[in-house]
Amino acid sequence: MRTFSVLHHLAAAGALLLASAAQAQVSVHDAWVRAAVPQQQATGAFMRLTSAQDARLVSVTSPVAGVAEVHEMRLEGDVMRMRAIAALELPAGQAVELKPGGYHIMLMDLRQPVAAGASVPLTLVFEGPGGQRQTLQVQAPVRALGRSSGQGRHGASH
Ligand SMILES: [Cu+2]
Repeated sequence: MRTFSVLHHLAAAGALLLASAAQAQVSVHDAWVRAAVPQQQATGAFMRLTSAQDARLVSVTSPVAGVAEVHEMRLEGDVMRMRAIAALELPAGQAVELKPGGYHIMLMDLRQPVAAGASVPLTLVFEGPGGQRQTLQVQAPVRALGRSSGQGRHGASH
């Protein structure tokens, strides 16, 4: 009886390991959303992503935004511009920072106020090397960001 029970547990643990190995295993740290003033159409979400395996962030959705995109910032001449990218590459074991002035998640067509102190649910979908998908839910706290720091006119071009 005892032997059977131990084997049973080992088998269960093995199955769990296999199940998680098939996932991209991405972890999200320090997620936050920049507060938006009333009438503002768009804001940014930021975080640090680390994946155990090569993976890519392929989709973001949030109930507060009609549209959510992954954006990159690029220097064109002497002007910083942002544009949507289809996927954000996450090399294995390497932290990728989404921050003001760099990669960010753009939340557009805001459906409700995004006020400091609230939190915004984000659903992130990652794709692993074999095409397998992992979905993570994040509650990102909303923080006000001083005008002097970072992005300057970010958001104005939307
Ligand atoms: Cu943007």
